[in-house]
Amino acid sequence: MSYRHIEFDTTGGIARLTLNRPEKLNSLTAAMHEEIRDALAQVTRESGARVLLLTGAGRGFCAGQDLADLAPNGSAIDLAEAIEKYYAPLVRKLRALPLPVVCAVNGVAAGAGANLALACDLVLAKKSASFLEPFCKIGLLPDTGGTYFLPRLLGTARAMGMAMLGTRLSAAQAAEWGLIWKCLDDEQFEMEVEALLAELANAPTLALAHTKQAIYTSASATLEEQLMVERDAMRALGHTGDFHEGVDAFLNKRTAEFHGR
Ligand code: LHQ
Repeated sequence: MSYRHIEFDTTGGIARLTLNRPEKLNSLTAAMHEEIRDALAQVTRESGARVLLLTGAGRGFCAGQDLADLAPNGSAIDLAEAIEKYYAPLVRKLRALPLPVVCAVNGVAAGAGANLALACDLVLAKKSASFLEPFCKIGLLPDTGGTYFLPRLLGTARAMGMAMLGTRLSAAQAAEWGLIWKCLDDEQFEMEVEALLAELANAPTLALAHTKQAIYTSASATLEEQLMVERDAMRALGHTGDFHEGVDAFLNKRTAEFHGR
């Protein structure tokens, strides 16, 4: 498939997916969703990808659903269908990918665009970027996992404020509130994102995949269940080359060379 609305490539262990409709702040159309789905299907161990970057072209990250790309007089059925067909599978896919997913929020992240960022494992944002949940301004509720991510990351009070008022949150405030991992100065942004990607592309990928799944599972697990999740993951990781390499490197006071297996 050739892409018109996204850019995608995998080199040096880093898969990069850039939303590329900058004139509309990378708001999501059905055509764009099809391209994203096709690209994400290629993010596999066989492709050599050990980390995925999701970012946007231009001054925005993603303004959510392209409101001009809904069926005219869009009915409730249309919205539910868009969620079933595109938004929910996208969130599931990002959460299930067996490698870290980094979201570099280069500008405004609104609506489903904000929640798409929150579905990623590590979210970095430019200081000039912002997050908002403007669903309440158009008579909807936060989707794309918003009602799941917001209270878990922010607590109920702040989640309610964001969802019911649609207030724009600066990247700095988002980091302070624990919505995202880091807010970075605009001038340092690209350099720091690249450094993080390089680090993750050389990390013990399987261990990170298990870490990601275990942390996400914990949202609905008991301590007892989680102890067993950890045991099972440790059992699997104990057989990996990366584990043996990590221990050998530590004992011999050298830098480990991980191969993601
Ligand atoms: C847009 C959009 C946009 C189209 C900017 N659509 N053109 C919904 C329904 C179905 C199923 C599943 O899920 C969803 C989930 C959703 O995501 S609903 C929420 C949709 N998003 C919004 O309501 C956000 C709408 N956008 C805005 O509020 C502003 O654009 C923000 C605050 C993001 C940025 O404001 P500005 O920096 O002032 O930029 P702008 O408003 O001037 O936008 C630039 C252009 O992008 C402009 O086009 P134009 O041709 O006039 O230059 C906008 O119309 C276009 N654009 N968001 N979602």
